[in-house]
Amino acid sequence: MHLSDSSHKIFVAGHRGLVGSGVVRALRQAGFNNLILRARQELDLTDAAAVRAFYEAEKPDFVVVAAAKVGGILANDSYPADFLHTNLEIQSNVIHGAFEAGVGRLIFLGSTCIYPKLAPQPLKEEYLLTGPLEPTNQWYAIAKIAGVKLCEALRRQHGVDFVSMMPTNMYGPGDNFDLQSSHVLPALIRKFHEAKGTDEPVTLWGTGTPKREFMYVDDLASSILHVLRTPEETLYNAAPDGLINAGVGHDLSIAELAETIKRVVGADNPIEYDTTKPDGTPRKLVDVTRLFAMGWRPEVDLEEGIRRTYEWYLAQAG
Ligand code: GFB
Repeated sequence: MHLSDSSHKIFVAGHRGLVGSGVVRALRQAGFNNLILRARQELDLTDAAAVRAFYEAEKPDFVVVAAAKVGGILANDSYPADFLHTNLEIQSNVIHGAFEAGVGRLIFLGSTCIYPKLAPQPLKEEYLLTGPLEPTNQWYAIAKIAGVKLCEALRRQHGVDFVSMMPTNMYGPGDNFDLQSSHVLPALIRKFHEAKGTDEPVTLWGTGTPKREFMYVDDLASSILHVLRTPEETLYNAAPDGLINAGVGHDLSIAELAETIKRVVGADNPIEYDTTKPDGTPRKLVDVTRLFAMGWRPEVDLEEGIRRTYEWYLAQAG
């Protein structure tokens, strides 16, 4: 069942996070205002009974699963049990509950770290489970793979319209700028901003050689809305196994990213590398053939996206 009517009722799980808040913005802009949103204090998604009662009361037509425990390379590596357990609980409750409640279409959001560490590039959806995972985030990846497979299993056993989208590295206004737990892009905005006007070097983790693909949050949100609105025949023709990568189609090295951020922030500091910190996977550029075949394209280039994110950071910092 595809999203076509402004009366359709949509539950966005995780609506206060980077991705979930972007999805809510995109839905409202497109005139979909019948949204069900629950803050963590109102509904604990790790509580199976509470989630079941919520679904019984609300009976949404559509669900977007943007709720997850997320973090950068160090957070993933430091709290493996939390990343595995919390994500398994959230997904199991939200996905299975949606099935029991008769939801018309569900989109589960994962991450491109589900693909093998050394898979060929760009990463095609069919490379899933063809090789070993990147060790720093394997715990998160295993949880996300379980979510993808739960959607696939429910589709196979019960014929439901539940699909998974795998976004590449996300960023944008509302991101986490904490230097210990954040992803690289917000961390570097903060590091260059704080060093600006001094002679202090800015220290990057790892070697700067890994390559990453960055997608602006509003582009991801528009791709999710696009998939919600795509009729079943078109969707499953493009993605027969219900797995859809979301990305922009090109990547750059962490060293190149640092130069871009330095320019946008207007800093002039030298860059140093702390090679005691991990590099993570060498590259994870996604193949976006399926999403593009459904007619979607990104709109915000990296420099513009960094500029908007830096403006938001400055406004927050006061
Ligand atoms: O964004 P990031 O933390 O996560 O790191 P991943 C990307 C690359 O940037 C790594 C380097 O090679 C880091 O070593 N880097 C350089 C930094 N300086 C910094 C810094 O100051 N902070 C951070 N955080 N990185 C995550 C996964 O992997 O990507 C998650 O752990 C998820 O599971 C997410 O998939 C999208 O891209 O390596």
